[in-house]
Amino acid sequence: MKNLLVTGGAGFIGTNFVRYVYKNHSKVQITLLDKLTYAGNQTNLVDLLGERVQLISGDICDGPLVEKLVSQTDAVIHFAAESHNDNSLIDPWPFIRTNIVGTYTLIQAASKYHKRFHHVSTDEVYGDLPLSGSNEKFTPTSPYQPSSPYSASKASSDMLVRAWIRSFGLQATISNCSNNYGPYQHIEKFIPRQITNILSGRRPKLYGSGSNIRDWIHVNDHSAAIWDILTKGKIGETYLIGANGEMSNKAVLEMILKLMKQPQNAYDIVKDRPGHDLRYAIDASKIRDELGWQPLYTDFQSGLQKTINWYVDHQDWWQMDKNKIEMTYARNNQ
Ligand code: NAD
Ligand code: TDX
Repeated sequence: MKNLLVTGGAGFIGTNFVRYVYKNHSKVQITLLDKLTYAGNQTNLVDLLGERVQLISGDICDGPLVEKLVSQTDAVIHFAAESHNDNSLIDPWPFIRTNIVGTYTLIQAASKYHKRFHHVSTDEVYGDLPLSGSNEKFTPTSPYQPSSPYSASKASSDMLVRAWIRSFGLQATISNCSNNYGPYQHIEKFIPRQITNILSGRRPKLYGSGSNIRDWIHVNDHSAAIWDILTKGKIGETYLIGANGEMSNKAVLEMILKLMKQPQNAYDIVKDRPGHDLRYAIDASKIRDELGWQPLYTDFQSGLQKTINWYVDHQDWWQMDKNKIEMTYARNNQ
């Protein structure tokens, strides 16, 4: 594959994926299609822009633009989405539009021009697992039970891709990944919010009891998994991506506090998220066994320290958004 169209390439995972491909696959040319919403940052890839990497500012719901770009590429890797659960509880419409209508627009074009398509999705489509009394994990055959407008919109987009594979022969794969962490993650999300709260003299904020469990994976391991699916995956298949990184939110926050030399109790408990999913856990044996993928960034504390260092070293990247984001949270008592 020589030409890739990466949607949402100016967001957190898209940026890291483009950097991963740029570094490891020197013959690949990349076109990014990104609307540059509040979550997209065109400075993320400014050092790569040139002959091999091109940024198009545009909307995945723009049919003619999408058709033109899809017709010119070898494969589409679709990251673009509205991605924050809390926002989806305040205003679901952008989630319906971008995540559902945007995915529809892309797969129509990919079907028409017979292009390889990879759909990036989330483990949240499977709902949640109990906090205790079960070692169950999500598998590719787990039932879809999304809880929030965000996860319902992602579930809808997965279903559209599955239907287009079956009915129109779309050459697609799907991946459902657990919670990512690493550089360039928007400061609305849990880990960067707490790091930048401490760096800006605010107290970290934990929703409810903090006992909810997330299954953390370093974003570079996610990028490598997507590359493996794109190049070795079987058309029509769904792959779950996770790195056995289960931790409670409270435990993650306490690790951040320790690494940033703060007292262990220096945080506020705030209003819980409505419908807050209890536990996510991924069984990644299919991608490990069939494609030989395995995570490399398995030392969470070391990955977290490097992530903290990145936010310390890139204050210009996040400072200007911080007040606005915290004002929105404060309006919601979070
Ligand atoms: P993000 O919010 O950081 O980035 C999303 C990007 O999409 C931004 O650059 C934004 O400008 C762009 N975008 C939004 N609407 C658009 C539109 N209509 N047209 C074109 N571009 C648009 O999100 P992320 O965390 O990088 O997530 C990327 C993908 O990975 C999403 O599909 C998400 O569902 C999925 N995912 C995320 C995680 C996670 O932990 N963050 C885990 C599993 C799956
Ligand atoms: O300030 C906070 N305090 C807190 O306790 C925030 C922002 C979050 N939380 C909790 C809620 C979750 O249990 O931390 C956990 C992680 O929250 P988010 O970072 O908002 O992630 P989550 O809702 O788990 O969803 C993420 O992983 C799956 C991504 O945002 C999704 O895009 C992805 O699909």
